[in-house]
Amino acid sequence: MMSAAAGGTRPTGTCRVCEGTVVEFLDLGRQPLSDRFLSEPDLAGEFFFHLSVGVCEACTMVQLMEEVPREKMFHEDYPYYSSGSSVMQKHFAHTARRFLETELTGPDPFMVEIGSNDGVLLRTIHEAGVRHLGFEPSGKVADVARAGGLRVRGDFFEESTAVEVRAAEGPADVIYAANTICHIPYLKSVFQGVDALLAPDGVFVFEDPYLGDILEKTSFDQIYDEHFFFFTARSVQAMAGRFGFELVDVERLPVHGGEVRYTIARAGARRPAGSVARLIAEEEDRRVASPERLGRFAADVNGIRDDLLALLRRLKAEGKRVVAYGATAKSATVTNFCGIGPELVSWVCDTTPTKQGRLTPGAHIPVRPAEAFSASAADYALLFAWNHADEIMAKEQEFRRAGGRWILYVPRVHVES
Ligand code: DWN
Ligand code: SAH
Ligand code: ZN
Repeated sequence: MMSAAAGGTRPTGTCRVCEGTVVEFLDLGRQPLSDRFLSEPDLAGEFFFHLSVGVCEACTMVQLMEEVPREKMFHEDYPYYSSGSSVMQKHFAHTARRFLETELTGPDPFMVEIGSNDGVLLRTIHEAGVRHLGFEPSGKVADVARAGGLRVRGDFFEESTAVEVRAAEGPADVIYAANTICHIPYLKSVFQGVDALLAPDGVFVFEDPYLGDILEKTSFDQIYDEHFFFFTARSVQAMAGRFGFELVDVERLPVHGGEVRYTIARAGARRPAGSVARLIAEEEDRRVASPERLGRFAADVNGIRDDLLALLRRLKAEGKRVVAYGATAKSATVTNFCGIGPELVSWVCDTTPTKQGRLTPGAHIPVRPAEAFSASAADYALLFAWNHADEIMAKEQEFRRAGGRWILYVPRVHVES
């Protein structure tokens, strides 16, 4: 469907939360599955879809215009292991300890996690002897958690699977999800599942990349197949209200380039903290979901593409050795939108064994183990895992000492001096 909007005719769609009209503000073109790392025989049948993002005129929810079927993204060979970052391990251990001290202090508490991955958070809950269950449809990552003694169900969380758990195990005091709720287009079913499974005074807590930070940093690489929604306090408040719940707390988090943790309770069950109204007021001040602000973001994204391509082409012309660091899902958007392939970035190193020896999605840049980096004597390293910059730069100090330089494109294209 098309409609007239400022700047010409823009594609429109239907909001996955409120059924209002979604108007596109950024088109990132033809894109592959961001976590599908390829061997040579896979190249011929590579899957592509159209990545573009819009905002709902009614509820302000920012969302993708096209949905990729969930089984194409989350399956036996899903290659992202949450425990691959020591900073994230600490973040989740700390988060789990806070739940143990606050929400999980009753007689026989029960915590459910949606998207529990390799068990990075639930492991602390398990060690404390607290009853838990993870929902994790991606087979190999779930098996890592099970090998550590965790209880994991291999299903997608939705109304039907949540109802089954409620019947078998009773109500949950906490339902938690990190970097997962924004991956699920069918949020009505998720809220119906939460309604079925959550104890009357329980909390549904989730944390995801924050639209306010994405705009501020122009981190357009947070937009890819798996990231369907880009939340704000305002859009989450409206969504919770629509499904019989209430947003009662928000907390900004530094991880993954800036996230917000939303705490949701049954409507009227808990008094909202002042943080909710404060963050919504700040979003209004900054006009976060306004067409003007989102249009400026789209222009900034094009500027980053032009600057990054100009820099990489200049370095190539000068004969510099340029590699990349971190075969992130996010980087699929950068390489495929900008048109960056092995001719500009020779290879990318990554600690994940199942990504190594393969080619990155769409751009087909070879993935090498982390040791290749130390041995490479590269002149420049494009930091795709910019959200882990502190952790990576701390362990790769030798690269700098040997004269190497980091290239970053967030919040703008620059070479670390
Ligand atoms: O939302 C999501 C987040 C949580 O994880 C998922 N949809 C998919 C995934 O996104 P990502 O791949 O962009 O996440 P990261 O955490 O930025 O990925 C970091 C990559 O870099 C991993 O492949 C591991 C690698 N790495 C490395 O090689 N050396 C990471 C660190 C910290 C390192 O030191
Ligand atoms: N919580 C971890 C993992 C995030 S990656 C972290 O923050 O690092 C997103 C995870 O959600 C993947 O492991 C994926 O398999 C899982 N997932 C995707 N859709 C889901 C759904 N509907 N229900 C449960 N898990 C889901
Ligand atoms: Zn809407």
